[in-house]
Amino acid sequence: MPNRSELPAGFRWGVSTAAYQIEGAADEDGRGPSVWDVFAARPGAVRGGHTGAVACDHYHRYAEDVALMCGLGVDGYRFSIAWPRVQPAGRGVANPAGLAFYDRLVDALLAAGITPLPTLFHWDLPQGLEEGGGWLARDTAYRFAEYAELVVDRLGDRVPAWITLNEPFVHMVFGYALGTHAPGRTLMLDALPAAHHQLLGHGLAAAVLRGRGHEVLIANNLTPVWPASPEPADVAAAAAYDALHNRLFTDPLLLGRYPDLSAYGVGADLGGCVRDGDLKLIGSPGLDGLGLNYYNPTRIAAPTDPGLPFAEAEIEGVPRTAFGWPVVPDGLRELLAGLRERYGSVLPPITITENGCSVADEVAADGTVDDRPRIDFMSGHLDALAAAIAEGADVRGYYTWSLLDNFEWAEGYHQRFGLVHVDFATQRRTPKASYGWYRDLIAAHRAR
Ligand code: IFM
Repeated sequence: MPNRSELPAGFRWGVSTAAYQIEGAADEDGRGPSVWDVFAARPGAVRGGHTGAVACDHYHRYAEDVALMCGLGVDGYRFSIAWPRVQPAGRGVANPAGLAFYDRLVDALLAAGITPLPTLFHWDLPQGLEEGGGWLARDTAYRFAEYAELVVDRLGDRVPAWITLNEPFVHMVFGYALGTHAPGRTLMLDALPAAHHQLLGHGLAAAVLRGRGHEVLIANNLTPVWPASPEPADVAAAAAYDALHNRLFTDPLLLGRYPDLSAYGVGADLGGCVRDGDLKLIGSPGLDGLGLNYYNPTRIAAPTDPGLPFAEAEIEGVPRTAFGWPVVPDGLRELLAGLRERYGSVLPPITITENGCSVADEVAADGTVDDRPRIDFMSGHLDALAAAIAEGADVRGYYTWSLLDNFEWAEGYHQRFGLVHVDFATQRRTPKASYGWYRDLIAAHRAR
């Protein structure tokens, strides 16, 4: 069985973060409020009442963070651009001070030999757009393309490739269907327009980016779906869940159509929000790469609640992260094999844009952070990736989530995903054992 030491030459190594999770400086240099500022201020919305107002203070400490990346020896850095810094109300002229921050960041990365890989939207919608319906409103897709144009006009001379959206599935489900993330709507299946309008925004922005000669990716959170048993009811429930989690956000991009959502009582027009020509816009000009965020498989059983055609079942007998997520490295190989089988020749090259785990890390008296579970997690997943590539998967790189411990959405600062420990009281950064392990792995790969 091939392992991580056999990953191909030219394979790219990176780390990932997102604006609201690390930047802080929420009120500085003309940044407008985002849906996450408003949501986090709601009593009870985020564990411990935490907010991203300061986060890792990356806005002021980016040079130190770029130096940490440089120490790792990564090829690339995936970060996100905060739309409310660029357009404080989500429309109109650009805020020069907001764009200037990303200018400085991109220049610092390039000076360190690190390729910037920005994501244009990682959930921090300007609150001004939320007040017009957020992603439930078709107009938001057009505003997104305008924002993309402002950003590419400013940074495009130094940034070769862009990720349009991060995890539109998670944003739709937690933000619009269940309300556990911003903007906190609880619309259940009426949240589906938020799926279509995000994808439409992707298509419109992709046309702008490709029109200027850039490469375009999207970062989807995908999961292998396991039926709880071979019983037909469990198998049908698993297919229904797969359609929602995986196919809804990948079929239109690669096949030009939505999957069968009849198990949800929903037709091909997603409840009426899909207009003539939309699917063409979403599927063309095509993706240069598919970003894949992988954390765990999902086990699905027949429904217990009449509202949905599936129920989530426990995965037993596997280790768990501090968050309680099951650790199944081979799920990554399985997922990649399934994508090849499903999409065949229309599947673009893949980059793992996120993979990582939360660990209850603490700085020991001697100043070290021993995060062995993270090293085990990453090594297991990189071995699975090497196996997938040996089977024929075209995977070009691996960006671990995350460089720094950061604001983990509804969990606040309670889940630590970083290679670098952050003391949120002092902002002191302490590289963990996994940081040294990843650095050595990258160096050994290059030296081969
Ligand atoms: O922190 C998140 C990230 O913002 C999106 N993908 C999953 C990570 C861990 O939950």
